[in-house]
Amino acid sequence: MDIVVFGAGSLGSLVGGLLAREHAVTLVGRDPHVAAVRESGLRVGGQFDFTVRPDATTDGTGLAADLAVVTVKAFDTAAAAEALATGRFDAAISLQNGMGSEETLAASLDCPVLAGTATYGAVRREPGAVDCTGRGEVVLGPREGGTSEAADRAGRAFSTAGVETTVADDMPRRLWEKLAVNAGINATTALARVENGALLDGPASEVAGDAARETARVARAEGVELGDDEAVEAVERVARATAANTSSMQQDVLAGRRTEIESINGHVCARARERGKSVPVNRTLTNLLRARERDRPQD
Ligand code: KPL
Repeated sequence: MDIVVFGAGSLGSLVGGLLAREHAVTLVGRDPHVAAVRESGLRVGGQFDFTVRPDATTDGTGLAADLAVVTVKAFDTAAAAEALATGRFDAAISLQNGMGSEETLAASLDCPVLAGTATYGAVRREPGAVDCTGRGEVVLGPREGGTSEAADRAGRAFSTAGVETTVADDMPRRLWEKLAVNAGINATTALARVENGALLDGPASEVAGDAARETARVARAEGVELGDDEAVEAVERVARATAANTSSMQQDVLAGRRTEIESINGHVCARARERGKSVPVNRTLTNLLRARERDRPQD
């Protein structure tokens, strides 16, 4: 299969590297990473040890493939959609943190847009190299729920490349569960400066559990059946599977980059406000990250 992976950050590079073992992959990203991949290939380390040679480009316009896998940060989705709309794809899938990116892509693209979640831990340590710090899984399916041929095809493409994959018919619920996981893990680890495994016990685990419980409450107000215990168990499961991982938000804070706080805890707060629910832990986490970002140099 021809696959474009749009976004060559930590997760995009890992997913692109895994898919490139079986498929013809084009990785869309930025220099110096793209230049290094072109020069010496993409090294995938940590829990894997192999090098692949995907095509790599900094120009995401005019591409054509069977599948576009979108892995950019949530706030870069509109720009990605605009670039992808100049190309041709049979299907696209969002493998991004936060919620709402599928709708942004679907508004621009002339192909089925699938929803997906990924709980692999990944860190891009240097240009041309990415480490897998935790083997999670990819779950994908039609974004409204149900089944589709496009989802089955994408699922087979991921599975044959050795990516642990489930094709699901309940993506709306899965997206809320993943939001609860990210709402619990990302901001908490970024502020406490701890790895994901530190959320399995101790003071930070209480904050993560409360943020996840609040997210489940908002999900239920939106008609999605996600129990408090299920949300907390999902946080624990992912924290265990990615115990050695530095969450993507902590990586962003450490590198002085913009974070995805608005599309994770900020999104929970916005939806809670609409439903008249109070989510004090998510609000505190959001405000603390916003306070940090106010002093960050602009991109
Ligand atoms: O999605 C993640 C992230 O860091 O953004 C998890 C799964 C929590 C892995 O760290």
